[in-house]
Amino acid sequence: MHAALHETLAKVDPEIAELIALEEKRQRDKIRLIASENYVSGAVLAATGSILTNKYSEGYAGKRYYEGQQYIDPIEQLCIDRAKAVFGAEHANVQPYSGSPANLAVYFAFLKPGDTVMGLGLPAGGHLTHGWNVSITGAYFKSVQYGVRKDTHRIDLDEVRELARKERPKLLWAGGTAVPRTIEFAAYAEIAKEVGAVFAADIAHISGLVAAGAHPSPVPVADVVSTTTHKTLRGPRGGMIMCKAEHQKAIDRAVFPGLQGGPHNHTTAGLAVALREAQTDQFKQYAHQIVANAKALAAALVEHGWSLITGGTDNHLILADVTPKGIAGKVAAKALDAAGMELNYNSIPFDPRKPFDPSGVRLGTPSVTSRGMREPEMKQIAAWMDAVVSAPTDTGLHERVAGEIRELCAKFPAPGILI
Ligand code: DSN
Repeated sequence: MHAALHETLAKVDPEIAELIALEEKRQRDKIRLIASENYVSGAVLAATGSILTNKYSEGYAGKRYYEGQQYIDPIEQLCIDRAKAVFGAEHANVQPYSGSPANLAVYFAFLKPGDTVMGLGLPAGGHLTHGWNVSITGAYFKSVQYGVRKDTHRIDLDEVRELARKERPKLLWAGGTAVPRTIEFAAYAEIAKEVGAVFAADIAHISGLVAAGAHPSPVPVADVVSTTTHKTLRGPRGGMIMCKAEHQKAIDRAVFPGLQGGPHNHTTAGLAVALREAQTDQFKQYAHQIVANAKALAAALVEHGWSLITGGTDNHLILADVTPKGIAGKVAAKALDAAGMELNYNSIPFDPRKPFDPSGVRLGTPSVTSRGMREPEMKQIAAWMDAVVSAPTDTGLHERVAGEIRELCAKFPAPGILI
């Protein structure tokens, strides 16, 4: 955090100041491998931590319910224009508070309670909001879930087509939270067209890759594209919906007044900055390096005998079944955390174990790539991971690895972290 701001905070609330300082140090000193996390730039942090948090602005630019929008309107408009330019979208709504509200707005725009939605099941790598039963989207809509093939662990679009023909969903989702392979958006679009469904692509995990051309874009073929803004896109915590011009009214109405109140203007400004950054050559190189790093990390783990779901990755994300290493996902994740490498335990497709104690771990390269790490560092990380997972109770080893990691991290300063 900026020293002057930290000083002010420390005077008013030393407890919170101390905890933020410790978290900043933690983020500085660890190899952060959670596939959905990143480090935003100092510029994004500055906009997000600004006085824009003081302002209410229900409505849209030029049509607000509160006065004093002289500067908020151009900020939101700039953000919209940049989103449209980065993704080639006909319309962008930048007000969703995060990914789940963005997706809920999509339902509100196109479906009535009880209508049928079809999405990738959570255990196969889908997201809660794509119709999983414990989510409001599974409770208030009739949900049909597709999966992955048992032999390849990949989505089989022929199976998706067959199910869609049978169930005739009104809304078809593509995307997920643990999908290590390229998503074939054009095939989904064809299926949706055939059965008369709205096709929504949730690109939360891959939006930075899509922005940079490191993953095919759904924007030309999808009715609606939703995303969070803080994963590979490297913006502040938030959400965004892009759509064809014909759906603009429905989406805007669904977000406000349908679902939300005033937009979080500090987040909108932070997103505008991130979208400006996403237009640079540096960002394009960054996004391609995320993929190169994930492939290098996956290959190195395979060399160490790891079993990866689908055998590898096409994007930023790796899903590993650690049970062949004689360990469960949660124990592996906790040992890795103790040794300075942070990831999450995760179910694998057809997991015989329970979601709170699953067989796998999920990891990704957006954060380490933001620090400037490349293929040689990925090899080193794989070696550390393998050593720790092979000795999950060896606290001496964990401490030694954590120390080596601190030394490596010192050579690769993280964006936005000034200590
Ligand atoms: N929490 C996000 C992730 O980690 O993928 C999904 O909502």
